[in-house]
Amino acid sequence: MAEYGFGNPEIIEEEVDILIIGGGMAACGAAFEIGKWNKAAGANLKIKLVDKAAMSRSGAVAQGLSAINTYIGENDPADYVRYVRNDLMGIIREDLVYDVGRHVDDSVHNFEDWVLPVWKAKGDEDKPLRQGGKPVRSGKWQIMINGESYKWIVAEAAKKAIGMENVQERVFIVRLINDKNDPTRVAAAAGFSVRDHKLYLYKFKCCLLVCGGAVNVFRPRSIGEGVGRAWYPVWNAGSTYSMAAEAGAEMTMMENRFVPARFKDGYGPVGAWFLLFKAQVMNGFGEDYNKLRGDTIKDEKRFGKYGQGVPGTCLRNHIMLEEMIAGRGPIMMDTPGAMAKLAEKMTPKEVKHLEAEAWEDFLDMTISQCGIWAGENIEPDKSPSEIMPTEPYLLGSHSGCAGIWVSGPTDLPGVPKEWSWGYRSMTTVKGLFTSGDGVGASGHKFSSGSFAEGRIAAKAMVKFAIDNKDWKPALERSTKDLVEEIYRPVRTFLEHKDYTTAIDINPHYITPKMLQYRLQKLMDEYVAGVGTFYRTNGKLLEMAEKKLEMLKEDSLKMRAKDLHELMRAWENYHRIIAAEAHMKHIQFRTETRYPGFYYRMDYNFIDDENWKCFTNSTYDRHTGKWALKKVPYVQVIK
Ligand code: SFD
Ligand code: AMP
Repeated sequence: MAEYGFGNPEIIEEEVDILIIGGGMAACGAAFEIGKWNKAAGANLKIKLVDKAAMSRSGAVAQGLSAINTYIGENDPADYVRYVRNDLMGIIREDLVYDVGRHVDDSVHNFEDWVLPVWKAKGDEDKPLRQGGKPVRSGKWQIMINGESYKWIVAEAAKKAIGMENVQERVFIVRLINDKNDPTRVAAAAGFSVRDHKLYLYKFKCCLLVCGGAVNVFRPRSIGEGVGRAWYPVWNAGSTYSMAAEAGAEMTMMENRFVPARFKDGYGPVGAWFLLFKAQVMNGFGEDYNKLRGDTIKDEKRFGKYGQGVPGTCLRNHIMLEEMIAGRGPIMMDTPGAMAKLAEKMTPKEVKHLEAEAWEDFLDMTISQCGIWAGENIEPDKSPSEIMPTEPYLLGSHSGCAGIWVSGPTDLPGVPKEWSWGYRSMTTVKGLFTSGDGVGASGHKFSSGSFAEGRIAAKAMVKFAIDNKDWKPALERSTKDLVEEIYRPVRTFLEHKDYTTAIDINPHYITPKMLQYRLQKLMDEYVAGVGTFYRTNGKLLEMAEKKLEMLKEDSLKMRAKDLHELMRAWENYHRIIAAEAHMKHIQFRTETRYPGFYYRMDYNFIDDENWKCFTNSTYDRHTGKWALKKVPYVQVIK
């Protein structure tokens, strides 16, 4: 045992009032905000934040970003709701989206106060946003930043606010534990250090579960030397969705996914190129395919009214996919044309600056794209670049809306009363809160909106903890039982490793890497991955259902030969539960709500009459079964 550094783990138990699980944008928002309400109430609550990685570079913003995609500014939050509703094909929780819209700007102002460089319009260079400084907008809702150090800056403010002594980095949370006396309530979270041989058990009155979205659930386009490169962060493995579902939380819109169009292989985002540089895309023959086939989405029988106005992100994808399927690729972004047009009215110095911006857009957030450009001798002002729809991601904060059903604000007119049950941002499980990628049916929050949502949740959690001051957590499971479960992959390895001479080949165990391949293959082939051009049907889903059940069974046989592999094992378990939720929701929703993200070929049309509704699910951890239902959609903003 000692050879592999494993004996019995040291067990560290801690009781706090509020636990923040994750250290990303939403977690930083909560950490920043929580002290203020704690102090105002004179409550002296004990707060702790636990992140699997190091906060200054953890989560989706690890590499930085070059835009803040939600800044309302001169716009109206109600109009923001209309934009999000249109982009997400008519079904969003408008109360939640409006709440983010009316609060988000203060967070962006804070980022600037903390020295995040925000691009300003000519003449306003030294005027902060807070004082009316005009940002450089790439689009109506997006503003440009020099954001390589975005996460570092935001994390520093968060750490300062709650105190580094209340931050535990490098601890991967595996599961939530329900309360012994009230199974509809969470009482603790258990995980392990990815550096030391220690198991952590945090008891709490309430927690904020903000571990981001789910990446690497589907077979990625990257293979071999490129594996590990994806657009969304590979280290977010669906922990938010799986832990919430296993604790009994109602999930919503888990059929939704985001398939972003991205610069091929480097996964560079396209927003700045489309919106700021006004670049055009063309097919392999140099034709503007949006002009050629853009009108096809006006077919009301298939796309309802959704193809009539500004097409949402999935419909833009749909047009591109049709062109690719017709064999008219590659799809190319005309970066030289866009830059030449912009340069027409520029001095040589300004042109140089423009070239630098083109590179910086990616150096600030997706460095791999610069690697591709350099490696393939591409100068964006001279050669066009290929665009490609990526593998699907499950997320609730970017241009998607998978996630958990949460309690909304109470002060908006026209909102059904059942959308709010006491504490803002609380899930249907007592004491379990979420934000950012965790919140379903409310996309397009992005980095700033996720941070703002974390702040909103923090205020409600303080209230919850104070209201439950005398409540004592009692755990449904014993510590011994949790250690047994969490370290099972280690035991499996130690018990069987000598059975064969090749450490990775053994009839008694499967490596986490191989299990991940199996998950990705089946999701790709049966649940509308890139291999089928995002197409599936009821029969394929039935196959997926069986295969996922077996995979879940076999996941108990994952091995861990070190702490890193133990993390990989649990990440994959989280991915499987998130994948299963996604599959079950696609199976339940017998229509194609998001053409361009996925197609139910047996119901290849939008069916507003039967499906203009939320789809919510719950998971029973004991039986391993899902229950799904329709929940009426209500339009709040005209
Ligand atoms: O260009 C555990 N995003 C963009 N937002 C913008 O505002 N502008 C952009 O320019 C954006 N673009 C973009 C974006 C993301 C990425 C990866 C790229 C480009 C390349 C989106 C935002 O980044 C995103 O909306 C928010 O970050 C979401 O916030 P949040 O808090 O929901 O998730 P997180 O920040 O990823 O943090 C997750 C945290 O959880 C930790 N974690 N901790 C303990 N135990 C576990 N089991 C855990 N699992 C995960 C993570 O370490 C992390 O701290 S563009 O494409 O449009
Ligand atoms: P992306 O870089 O694709 O993540 O996009 C960043 C922002 O720009 C998001 O708010 C997108 O919705 C928006 N966006 C990207 N491409 C387009 C486009 N072609 N038309 C309109 N909005 C876009």
